[in-house]
Amino acid sequence: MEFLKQLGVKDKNFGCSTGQEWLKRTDEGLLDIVSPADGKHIASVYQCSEEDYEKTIVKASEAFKIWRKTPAPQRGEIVRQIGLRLREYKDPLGRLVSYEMGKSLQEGWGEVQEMIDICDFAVGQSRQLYGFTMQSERPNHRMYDQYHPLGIVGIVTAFNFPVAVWAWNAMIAAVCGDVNVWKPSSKVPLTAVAIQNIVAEVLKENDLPEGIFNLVIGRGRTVGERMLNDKRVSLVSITGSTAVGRHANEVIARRFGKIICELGGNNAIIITPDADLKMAIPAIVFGAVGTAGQRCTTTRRLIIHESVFDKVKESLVKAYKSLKIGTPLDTDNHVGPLIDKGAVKMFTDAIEEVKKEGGTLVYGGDVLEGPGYESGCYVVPAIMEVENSYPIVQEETFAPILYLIKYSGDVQEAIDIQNDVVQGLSSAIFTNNLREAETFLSAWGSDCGIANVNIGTSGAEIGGAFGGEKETGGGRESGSDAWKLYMRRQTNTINYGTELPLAQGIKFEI
Ligand code: UN1
Repeated sequence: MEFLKQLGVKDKNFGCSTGQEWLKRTDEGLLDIVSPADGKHIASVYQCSEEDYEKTIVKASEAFKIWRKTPAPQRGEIVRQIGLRLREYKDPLGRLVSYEMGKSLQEGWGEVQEMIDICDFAVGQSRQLYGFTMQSERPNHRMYDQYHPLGIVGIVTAFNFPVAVWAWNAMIAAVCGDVNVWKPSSKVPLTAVAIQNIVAEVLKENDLPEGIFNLVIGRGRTVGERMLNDKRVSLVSITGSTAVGRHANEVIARRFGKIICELGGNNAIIITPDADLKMAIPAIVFGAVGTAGQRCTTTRRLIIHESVFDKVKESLVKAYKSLKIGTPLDTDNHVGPLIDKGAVKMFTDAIEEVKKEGGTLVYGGDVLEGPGYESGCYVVPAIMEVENSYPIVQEETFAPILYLIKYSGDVQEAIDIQNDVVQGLSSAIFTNNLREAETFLSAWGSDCGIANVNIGTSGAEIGGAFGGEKETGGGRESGSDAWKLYMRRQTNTINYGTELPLAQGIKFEI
């Protein structure tokens, strides 16, 4: 595979790096990475040991002392160069994302574009780490707040966005003056090796020390748990399941560490009576089957008005029948494989469970076999008719199953159904009715972190803050003012007079 060579991904890679240096221990054993696209072995990685982790944190702590003194716009300049380098590697990197993770090549390239976009955003942000100036109640006093770097930021990413979510965190953290330690998913470590190589080129050209961008590929209990319990790690940004996030929150709360959680979603689109179906159908299909239903923002539920229910159902079945399922590296295909056979089992088990709970299978649900499907990870995306109250519908099943739910009243009824789940990541409505759209966006509308009108639930731009409410964890990453979470705020009051008046008019004379 040419792209592996271009990215410096070898057969036996080391799994721990502090920048240009790779720690060369082998005692934790190899992770063998098999592509879900064709079931073939791609390469392997030695997992990081406890000793490697310790060395990395020590290097990172040392590097922080230098990085925090580097002016923010100069930190931005390094991020600018990383963005330029990512542009050069966009093609091979997109191919590796696609081959290792299984998402379509279009989406693989899109993911690298998302990294480039966040680099550009972070460069601008590096000159805009603004605090407020406040009016003091005391004469000859000045008050303002300022933002200082936090320290070491741990970044734990999931298999479904192997590189973009790292970039959202790492690039913003870098301009904020933090150093970062990245623990990628053990299902997709090769893309992380490739990124570390790309970043290392930029670090070398700029004579930067080791320890600013660190990588620790390894087991949850060796590196993940350590990071959560490690007081030297000021912030952990974690993308994963609600179960993982709940545990991480508990551990971090005990040591008063900071955490950003981006956990499960159970995202819905509401289809109102006058929705423009020409727009809605492609948005639903991309939202439901893009990344084979393995995005946090995947459209899982459709809440359809009864007056258009049958029409929407028929149009969806027609659209699903036209989907090309096959190797993600062929840009003619719409849907690639699931990440592994475990995910396939989850998909088929969930379909059986829905049936048990009273739902009906409208389309799909098969596991594909035969030429081109040797990996055993390809499935036909499913459409099912259900009730929102089924326990299985209340859960996030990380697979391409689209639930159709009927509503008959006004838009508030649809919104209430939408909100009646424990997750709160992304949501959307298709309507041409201003009252419905504004109700959906109002305080009694969608309770999610992301609420869209006339676009789908997935494919958010990096400029907005990304994250969700309730069991999605409450964190925000990427754009808007999410950068503030990567810094510590300090309120400063300066007295430039000759008296010492106390606030609130308190008299204290000695
Ligand atoms: C995720 O699935 O964890 O909005 C991130 C989207 C992408 C990011 C998804 N920009 O679908």
